[in-house]
Amino acid sequence: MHPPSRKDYVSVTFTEPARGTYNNSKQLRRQSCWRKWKQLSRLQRSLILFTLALLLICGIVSYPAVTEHLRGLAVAEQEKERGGDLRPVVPHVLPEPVKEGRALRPEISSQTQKRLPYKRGPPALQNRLQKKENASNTLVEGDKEPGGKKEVEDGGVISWHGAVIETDQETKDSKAVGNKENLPASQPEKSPGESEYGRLEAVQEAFRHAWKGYKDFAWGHDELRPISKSYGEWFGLGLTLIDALDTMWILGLKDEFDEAKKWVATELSFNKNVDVNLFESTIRILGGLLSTYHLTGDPLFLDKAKDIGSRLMPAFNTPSKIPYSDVNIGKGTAHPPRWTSDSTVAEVTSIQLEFRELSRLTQDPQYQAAVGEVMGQVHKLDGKLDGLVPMFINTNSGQFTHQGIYTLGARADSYYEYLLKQWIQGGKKEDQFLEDYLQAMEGIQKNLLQHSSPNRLTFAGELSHGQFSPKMDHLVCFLPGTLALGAHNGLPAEHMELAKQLMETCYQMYAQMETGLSPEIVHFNMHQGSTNDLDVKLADRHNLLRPETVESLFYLYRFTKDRKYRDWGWEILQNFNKYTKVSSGGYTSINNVRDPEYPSPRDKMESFFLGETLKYLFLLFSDDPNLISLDQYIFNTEAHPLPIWPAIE
Ligand code: DMJ
Repeated sequence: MHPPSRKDYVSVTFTEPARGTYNNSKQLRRQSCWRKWKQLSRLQRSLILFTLALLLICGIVSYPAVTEHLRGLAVAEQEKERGGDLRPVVPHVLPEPVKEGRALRPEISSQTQKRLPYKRGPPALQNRLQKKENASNTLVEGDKEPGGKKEVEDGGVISWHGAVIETDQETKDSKAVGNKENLPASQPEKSPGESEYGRLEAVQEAFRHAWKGYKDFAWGHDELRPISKSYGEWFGLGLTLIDALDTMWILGLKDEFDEAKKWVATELSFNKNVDVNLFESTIRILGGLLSTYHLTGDPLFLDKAKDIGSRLMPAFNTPSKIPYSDVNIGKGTAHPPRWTSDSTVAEVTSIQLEFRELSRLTQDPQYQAAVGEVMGQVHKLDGKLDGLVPMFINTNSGQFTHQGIYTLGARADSYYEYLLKQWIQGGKKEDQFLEDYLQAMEGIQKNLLQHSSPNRLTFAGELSHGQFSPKMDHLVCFLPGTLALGAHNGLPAEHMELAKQLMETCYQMYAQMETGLSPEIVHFNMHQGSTNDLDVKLADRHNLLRPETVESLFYLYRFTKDRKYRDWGWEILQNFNKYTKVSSGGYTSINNVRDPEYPSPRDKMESFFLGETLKYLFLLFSDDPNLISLDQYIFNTEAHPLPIWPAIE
């Protein structure tokens, strides 16, 4: 049979339109549209053309906002891909953390613990601050800034999409730097930041403002969406509320704490058919409940911790005992992500502090055994480079996968942090953790540390199959604090020197940006003749209100007492207030730290802003070295303090 001629084809199609191809029916439609258009009067045609032109102009005018929004979504997707967050006293008034015979001893049953006395309110200093504030009546929520700075929309403040910009704060000169003298330096203190109380009050005020947004628009939900005055759900477990519990206690916000506690007692249920991420729910929920239990002594929080802890255990039922990433806490089933049977190395090695503590408190060894097994296996694995670990581990084989990439950022970061912290938590007796930590710190110095040009900032880059990349995540800024903590615990003094150098770098990641806020990722320049030490790619310009830099500032200040670290933290807080504070309540992550005119809000307040960022800022500004003493507590990677185990155990 010969192929049909073009004529045959057309005639068949037009005579039998019902069986016509897609192309032919399109042609028919076009013809009929044209016929209808020709039937219109001249006036009708002009009106239609005018409307179309108007729509086109509107589209062009709103183009930047739309693209910003779309870019924000794209960046959020990348963030998920990277394993980022997908998705902020006094010693004698805190309950003593590690005394025998109190709630902290593992040998005490929960029955006995219920009978033990516990503190019924947050620390006294904080209550005094709160009273002073109420009495002076100068700090009106959402109306004035701490220290009497007015926050109004008619003059001193410009508002963009609901966020508040204060015009009376200094603007950073973040132009290109040619030599070290030109690097942004710590600014002289200014009122209200000239006193410890002024800064502590400013943190309390920031917390209250964030909490107002959460309370008004997201109460009991996971995360506040402050711009749209709504909420986002991740696990559906009141994540922000639980993450913020111990912060409220430490900041002395008694009313807020009591209200949140009531929600935990009456509304929080883990008997839900939801998939949760093992790591995120361990560090935020289990960690938050355990630390709140320790600070308050209230058995409510221990009961809840036991409940969530036991519901997470199915994650460890894998062929290799390396846990799956996700658990359904209602059904008791666990699974890896849909696309792989791998887990993330940082995730499976950064749940140990919490489960070990749960075992100690419950006297049930299963939790500690499960997470100890993971550490034992990772300790023995091939595929490390001078103690540095790859980013993925397979739940079937128990082996590292995607080998050859080494980073201190996403997917590996807290592995290093938890090596040191487990060693400290357990009373410095578990040598394997110390050995792995020391080897890794040497591996970092040998393979990942470099200096930028022109100012020789020390930074930790990444290695991919032998190729060095001068890329550093903001997440890496946990490292100065961890190194300093190690040095404080007797590890080499050079670790403290390195901590100071890296701290300077992390500060410059803020100070060199036009908003004074760090981007998510920076790339350092290493070639001679560079004018800037660091560059930021378009896709990396967002800031998620992350804590790592202020966390390290807290450690550095505690151990050195150098006031510049406090001043740097104060600058950062002011810039959070300037560019991320939303007038109706809450703080928002932003898309563009390089554009002070339009930082482009992302409409999300991560739970760690309350759980970590504001807590570390408060501790940084507090003059009391025993407010969560670093010789009595170890902070988990979500800033929840857990006790260092007493020597007698
Ligand atoms: C937090 O959940 C924890 O600090 C974690 O270790 C890293 N990511 C966020 C904060 O950036």
